[in-house]
Amino acid sequence: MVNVIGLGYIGLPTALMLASHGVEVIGTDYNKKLVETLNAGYTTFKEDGLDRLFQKAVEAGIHFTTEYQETDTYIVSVPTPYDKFSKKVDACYVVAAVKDVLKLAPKGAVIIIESTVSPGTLDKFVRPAIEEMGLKIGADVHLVHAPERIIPGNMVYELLHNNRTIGADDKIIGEKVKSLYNSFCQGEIMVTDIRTAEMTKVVENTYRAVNIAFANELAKICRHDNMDVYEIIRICNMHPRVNILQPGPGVGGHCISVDPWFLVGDYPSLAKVIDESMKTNDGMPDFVLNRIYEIMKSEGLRDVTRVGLYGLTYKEDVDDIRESPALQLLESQERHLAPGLKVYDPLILEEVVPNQYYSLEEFLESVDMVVVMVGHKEIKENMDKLKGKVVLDTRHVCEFDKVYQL
Ligand code: SAJ
Repeated sequence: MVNVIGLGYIGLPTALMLASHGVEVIGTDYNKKLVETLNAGYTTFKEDGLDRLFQKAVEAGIHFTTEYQETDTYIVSVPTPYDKFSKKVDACYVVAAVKDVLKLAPKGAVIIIESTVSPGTLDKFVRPAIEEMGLKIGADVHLVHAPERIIPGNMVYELLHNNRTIGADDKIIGEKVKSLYNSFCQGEIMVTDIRTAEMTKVVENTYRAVNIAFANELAKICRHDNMDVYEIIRICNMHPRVNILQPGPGVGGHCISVDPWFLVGDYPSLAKVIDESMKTNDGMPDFVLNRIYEIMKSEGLRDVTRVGLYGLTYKEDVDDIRESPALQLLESQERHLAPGLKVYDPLILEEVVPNQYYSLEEFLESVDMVVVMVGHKEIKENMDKLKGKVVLDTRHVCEFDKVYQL
């Protein structure tokens, strides 16, 4: 039996996937309300194919509880917040979960940590915590790091098809965990050591962050001399060895906007390109804000409360607002200028910010200028309704003629 600890964006789909592929699974989360929701038959976030997977897992007998279970295999998928000032990861939830399960785990249990951690975290924080309990790693308990790699918006598909990495001290344990993931994973599973597994995960997200920063910097250069950044990137990407990502209003989510900071925090004098890239991405909401004021001026618009942000999530077709560029922009606007921007996102039905609307029609009536912040399918399909408004399209999704770009 596998006890999955932490039933959030990664833990829940992983638990469901294992259960629907014949593995006995109990999911544990300390959030009572979340467990009640799952036990009442509802998933806790939206993702393509998740509800179907949930049904299959429930039929296969998955259980959800707030209690840790006594079993031989644990998957820990709890949050790893980071300190914005020191740029270091805070492994307290991982350490707490490991200590809690070890109170009841039998000798030889395997603890698989899926949470993203900065390279060296298991050595610095998890191993000492286990040793302090008087336990011997490799005999009393086996430690494994199996970082998740799935992308929000396509999680269920990627969980099945992505290649995976498993870091273990011991090859035999690594192979054992590989066969557990092989119950559903159709991709290749590489077994390596823990430190390498930690590093690869953070490097993958850092690579993407740096590439996005490059695109964002190009957008700024092109704006300076009125060139079309999208056309330039499109043509460059026709070169066989060039693949530039897309500029945007900023980088959000809890991965690409966070993980690269771990390297900056741990190697401040070495991680220079990464540091600058992260600053470039973090500066994009302010760049958009300046564009808004620039465009308002040239269009003769004076009232900032008649400007609306269309899209609030951190990217298209997800309902996740963590670190979202729109939220960063609103925060920055509150700091520097009079607040009052209107906001609407078809995927966000609960109130998260002031001046938020829940119907496109009412939102459009209240604004003269629309800033497209996210390229949700629903936003693209309703693009025609923006005709007649001044439009700043930060995602390059709007096809009609007169539209302002980044
Ligand atoms: N973004 C751009 N331009 C682009 C691509 C993305 O501005 O060309 C922005 C998005 O709008 C968003 C942010 O970057 O605000 C991050 O989005 P994303 O789609 O690049 O990535 P995440 O954070 O949703 O998921 C990433 C993935 N990592 C990589 O692709 C290397 C995913 O595979 C990881 O599992 C996930 O991080 C994670 O959990 O670490």
